[in-house]
Amino acid sequence: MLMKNKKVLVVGVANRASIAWGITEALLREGAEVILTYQNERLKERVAELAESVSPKLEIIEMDATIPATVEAAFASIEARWGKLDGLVHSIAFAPKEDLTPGIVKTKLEGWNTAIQVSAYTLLEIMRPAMPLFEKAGGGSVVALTYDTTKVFPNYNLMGVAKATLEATLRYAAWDAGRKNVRVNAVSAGPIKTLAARGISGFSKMLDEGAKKSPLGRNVTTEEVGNSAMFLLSDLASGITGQTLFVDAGQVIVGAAASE
Ligand code: NAD
Ligand code: 0WE
Repeated sequence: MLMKNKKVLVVGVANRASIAWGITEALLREGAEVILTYQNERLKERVAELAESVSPKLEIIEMDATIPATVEAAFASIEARWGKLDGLVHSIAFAPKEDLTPGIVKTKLEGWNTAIQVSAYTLLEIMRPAMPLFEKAGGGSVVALTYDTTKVFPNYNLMGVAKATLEATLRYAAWDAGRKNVRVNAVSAGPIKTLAARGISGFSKMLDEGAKKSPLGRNVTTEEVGNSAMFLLSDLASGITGQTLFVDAGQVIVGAAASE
């Protein structure tokens, strides 16, 4: 029961395959209370179904992190329900397809702004109203999801830049919030076939090659990413802030494609 008496807001569940759902399951297993937000009406039914599949069922709140009124309303209802907050999960990213696929040199400012806003700035947008609630809890822990920013991945393009921005942002946020006993970290997950990975050409091939290359000889699961995120949210990680923890079956340490 590592998360007993802890209240955690999880942002970014779209469906059962979502990394945020893997995190939610780990949190619930360890005794946390969880509220989920979903982006918009389009996702409401699927998220409601998931929220009702666990007992006691979870509260769900609509929140588009780029629409300030919805962020404000979401935190108002969290304050009313809990009056404090111990943990916050940021598991959202987006870059417009037309700016993602042609390559970084062709990226237009509007697409750049959207990708950086949704994938990095929203961490600050949701941390800001969380801070007074963390203070009521005597501290807090924030976890964001990232993807290996130490290398270039063909086709990841603008999203790679957005993730590098996210990681730098979380380090400065860790500095900013540290004296209030608020920790900010990221989990750098290996590739997983989620909604966000669907429709990316060559993703299955990438999964297969990554599995072969990684020390563990396989890909990671949302359960594994969920367990590591839960650890960072728990008091076991009380000395860790500003870090990016790789949960990638070891892929990042390998230079060349490993021989069979
Ligand atoms: P997913 O599609 O299940 O989750 C992405 C979520 O982002 C969705 O729930 C979507 O509604 C939400 N979102 C997008 N724009 C939003 C907005 N404006 N406001 C609120 N929510 C918004 O896919 P996932 O793979 O679980 O992605 C979660 C996180 O994990 C992302 O940050 C992604 O970059 C990261 N990640 C994914 C992988 C992978 O291979 N799947 C690997 C490493 C990191
Ligand atoms: O962060 C991601 C993907 C996030 C994502 C996905 C899409 C597809 C649909 C952001 N924006 C969009 N925009 C869309 O229009 N991942 C870590 C998964 C991912 O995406 C890749 C990867 C990996 C891994 C794209 C190319 C190469 C590798």
